[in-house]
Amino acid sequence: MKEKLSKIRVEALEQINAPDANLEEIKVKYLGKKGELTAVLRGMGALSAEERPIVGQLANEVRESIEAALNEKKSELQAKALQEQLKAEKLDVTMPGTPSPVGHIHPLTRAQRELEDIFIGMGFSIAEGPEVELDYYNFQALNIPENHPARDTQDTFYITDNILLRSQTSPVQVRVMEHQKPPIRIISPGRVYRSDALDATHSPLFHQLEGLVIDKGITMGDLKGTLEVFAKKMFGEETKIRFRPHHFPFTEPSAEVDVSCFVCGGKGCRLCKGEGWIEILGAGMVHPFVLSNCGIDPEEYSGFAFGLGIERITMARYGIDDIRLFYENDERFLEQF
Ligand code: 2U9
Repeated sequence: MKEKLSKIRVEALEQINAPDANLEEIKVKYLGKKGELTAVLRGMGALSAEERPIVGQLANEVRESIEAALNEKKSELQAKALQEQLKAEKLDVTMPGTPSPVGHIHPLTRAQRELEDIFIGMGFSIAEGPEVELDYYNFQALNIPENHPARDTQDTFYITDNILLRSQTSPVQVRVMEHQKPPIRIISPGRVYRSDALDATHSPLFHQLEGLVIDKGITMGDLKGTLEVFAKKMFGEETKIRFRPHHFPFTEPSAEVDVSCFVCGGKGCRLCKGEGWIEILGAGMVHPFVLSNCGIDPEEYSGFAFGLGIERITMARYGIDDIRLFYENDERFLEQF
């Protein structure tokens, strides 16, 4: 029996240390209920009273050494597995990260902020007002008569007979004039609406920026000087401006204002269509009727006003030939700005 026990120990330890050892199987095979060591212990009844404790002790030693070898091997394998896992999951903290795309403001918003900064730098304040307006503020107060084509339902979006989507930001300025005594020096940027079909140069929604200055003794010279400073800041110090006579119901006299082409400097090129000039603004001296309508005495005060389309200026600046690109949210377009 002693030899049998020694043999069990040698065999078990050999199997435990084999490179492909299955520890669970070995444990069952030697130490399990139906295992080889248990079988030896069961046979101990046949031994003499002197032999029994000796064999019993040996059997315990064999069990302990097998258990110890199994535990040691188990820890060894666990440590090895951990090492392998650590090696496989190694994290290189010096590797560059995966960049997440960063957005930016829309080119029209950027242009609007740039325009605002230029006029704020000249002492203007920003005025805002409703996009859903009364006919009175959008038309009547601005000396736009009953039969004027701008009032046609073909040209303006009406909500009721006297409520509409503003077709210009001028009503904001009328509202300011009603509540504020001159001097007034404001710009009103924002969305405006016209009942136009969408094509490369028209959109039923676009953005304007208008300016208004009212004080004692304001002249056309102040208008020219202001727009000249603006044009130089916006398009470069060499920029010149040119006034052409025009008609608006709310200004008298009125003018369309061109800037010298910032691509060719006035020689004529593709952007200015060989003209050397690009039309960017409308302007004029505020009509005395408009001043009276807004509670300002035209005998005491005078003022100038101007208006520009933000899309139009941005298109000229970047050579964009289709207004629809601003509203389609195509990243291939937007990411260029
Ligand atoms: C008040 C009195 C007068 C605002 C003005 C223009 C000339 C003008 C156009 C430019 C291109 C509109 O976006 S556009 O289509 N605007 O030409 N706007 S003077 O005149 C005012 C405004 C408010 C009380």
